[in-house]
Amino acid sequence: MTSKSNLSYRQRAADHPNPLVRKLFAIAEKKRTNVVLSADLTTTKELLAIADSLGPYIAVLKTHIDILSDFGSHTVEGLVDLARRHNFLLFEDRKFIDIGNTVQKQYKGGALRIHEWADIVNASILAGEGIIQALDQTIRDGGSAERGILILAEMTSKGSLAVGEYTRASVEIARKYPQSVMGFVSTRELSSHSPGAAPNEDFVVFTTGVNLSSKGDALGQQYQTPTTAMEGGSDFLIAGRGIYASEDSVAAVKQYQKAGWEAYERRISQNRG
Ligand code: S5P
Repeated sequence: MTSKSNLSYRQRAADHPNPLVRKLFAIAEKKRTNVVLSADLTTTKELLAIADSLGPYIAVLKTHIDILSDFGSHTVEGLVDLARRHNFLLFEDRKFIDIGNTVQKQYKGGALRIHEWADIVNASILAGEGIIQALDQTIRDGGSAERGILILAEMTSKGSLAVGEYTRASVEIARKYPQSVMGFVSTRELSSHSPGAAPNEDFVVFTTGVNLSSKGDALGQQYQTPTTAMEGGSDFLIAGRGIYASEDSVAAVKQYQKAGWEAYERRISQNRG
């Protein structure tokens, strides 16, 4: 078993070579939360309002910046300011999926200028290793900004083709880019199931499709609970509608925070013995 998931965030931070991962673990410990809010709102005003009210309870804010009807520099300024004020990271769920040359332009430039403000982005390896090579190059040329990639190794939607060999290839590619690939978006911990792990390998697992009260939606989404996700080796729980669509979103985020943190504490206490 090479997975470090039974260690505390603090222990993992102490040994981790990637500064952005160390920062993420430090935020989780300080705020006692492993919740990633998937803030799929469609106006800047709504996005910033939810980021402000729920910011104290989350480790990361995940955006789909291209669903905003009024994206502009005020969106970016607002997000960066709130991330600093409430101490959370910004994760743009862009799911890059193209040839390396195109992806570099999408990441660095365009209307959205994602590299400028998003600490974390994700990418699919459908097009092969070049996409990760391209993002890695942009990150390494990008100066002092700490930036990270999550490889989308599995998906939660019904009938997803990101399984088996595809998922294994995601892990293999991740292993080649330790400076910029932080881990995976996946339903469970992957590296201990993939032969060839280095002894110190420590990928961070972000798990989406997390909901306390629903099993899925009408369009193929499939949910698990914070507890089952943490038991499966997840490190950070991505929840969207379960939180922001709830009548009292502050009460909801606190519920997810508590469930996620208690499941994390149970996991690390098993390790102590
Ligand atoms: O496999 C996946 C990967 C992602 S990033 N399944 C997902 O649902 N997502 C994203 O997580 C999706 O794009 C959405 O932003 C969020 C789930 O939202 P929820 O409202 O269903 O919790």
